[in-house]
Amino acid sequence: MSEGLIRQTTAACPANYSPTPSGRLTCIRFVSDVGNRTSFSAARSACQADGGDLLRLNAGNFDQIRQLADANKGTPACDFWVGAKEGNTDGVWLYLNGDSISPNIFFNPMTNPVGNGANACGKLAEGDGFYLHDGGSCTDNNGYICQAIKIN
Ligand SMILES: [Ca+2]
Repeated sequence: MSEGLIRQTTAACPANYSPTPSGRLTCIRFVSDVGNRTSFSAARSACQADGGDLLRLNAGNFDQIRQLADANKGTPACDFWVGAKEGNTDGVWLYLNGDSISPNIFFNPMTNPVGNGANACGKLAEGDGFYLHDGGSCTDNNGYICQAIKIN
């Protein structure tokens, strides 16, 4: 784990979860073992079974999430499913509760967020520096990042 991350006590996170950086009151879990890589829907179900959901991207800690994704990417490196879906319009991105995502915050500044058709499942792509990316299929076997509500 890198120095410089603002850490909270781990006491309140569920087993296998760690506090999110930057004081966000949630806990996160990176799943990257080759045998546990799975589709977007199965990843979401696994997070929900923990009482959480796929990670909701947050501008305040996104750079640190990207660093943690790189540190937890496994071998061979995986992409990570996160809690975002593209709508029926190419380039329009939504959180899982339907809230809109500011279109450019989570994309590689060198990458156009419009492309590859509509209805993509959100992933942080290893080949794109762990920025949000809409390539591939929702049924690809990827790692994933769960977020659980902090228990206290
Ligand atoms: Ca697209």
